[in-house]
Amino acid sequence: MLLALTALFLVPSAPDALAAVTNITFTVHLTVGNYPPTIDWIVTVPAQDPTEAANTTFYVWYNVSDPDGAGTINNNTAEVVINRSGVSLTAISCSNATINGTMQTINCTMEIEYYRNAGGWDINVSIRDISSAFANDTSNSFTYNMLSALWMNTTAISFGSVNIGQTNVAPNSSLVLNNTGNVDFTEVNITAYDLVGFTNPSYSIAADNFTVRLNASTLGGDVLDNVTNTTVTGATVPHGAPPASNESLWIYINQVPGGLISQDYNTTNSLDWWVLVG
Ligand SMILES: [Ca+2]
Repeated sequence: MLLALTALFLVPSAPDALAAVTNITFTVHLTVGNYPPTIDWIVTVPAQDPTEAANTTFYVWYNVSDPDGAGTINNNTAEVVINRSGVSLTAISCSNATINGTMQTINCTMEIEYYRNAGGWDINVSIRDISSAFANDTSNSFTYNMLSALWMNTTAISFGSVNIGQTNVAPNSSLVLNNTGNVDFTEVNITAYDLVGFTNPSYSIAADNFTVRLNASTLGGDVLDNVTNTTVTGATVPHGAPPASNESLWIYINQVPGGLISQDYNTTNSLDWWVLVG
């Protein structure tokens, strides 16, 4: 007898009743506690001229508003930075005055050195309120003009007492040229004149007995000539902070010529020598 054995497997079916809809509520809360300040107005900065070998001072004025009240503007955070080609200069001081209930005016003092590059400089004006909310404006600029200026360390050089035939006579002082503007000088020239006898001007020492060198220890150099503009080989006077803006010139006597009488020889009875840069 066969028994039919039937197993009945019950597969649980998915629950046919959904969970009850449940709500979770939350509240939204936002406190408007601070309005940021705004920079309303900046006085146009006129073009500035460099001051030879010194700083030029100028001012950046701007107005700042804050609806929370003029007293909430943190004047200690007032700042002006000017930028050109990676160089940044910050205001040395700023002062303020209250205009009305929501506005301050700020006046910042800037100083720019004579050797800074000529051209356009960007102006970055900024300030914060007492909640550190920030405002800035970078839309302004000014022009820094060019200045060609040169300073020299002395107005006279001397070779003291020399002897006939003496060679390679050094002066008492080099000529130190310093660029006191912001324009590069890429060429230096010297115009020499024969040295004429002070007591008896019928004797003279020709200018071509002199050379100009860049270094006291280097022989050679450029031979000078009477009433002639001689370019000093390798001499430049670039703009920049000293000593990069310096060039030294050494004028030597190659050899004291013969045929002279004993007396002073100088430029009194001829003309002063010239240094000309360009
Ligand atoms: Ca505010």
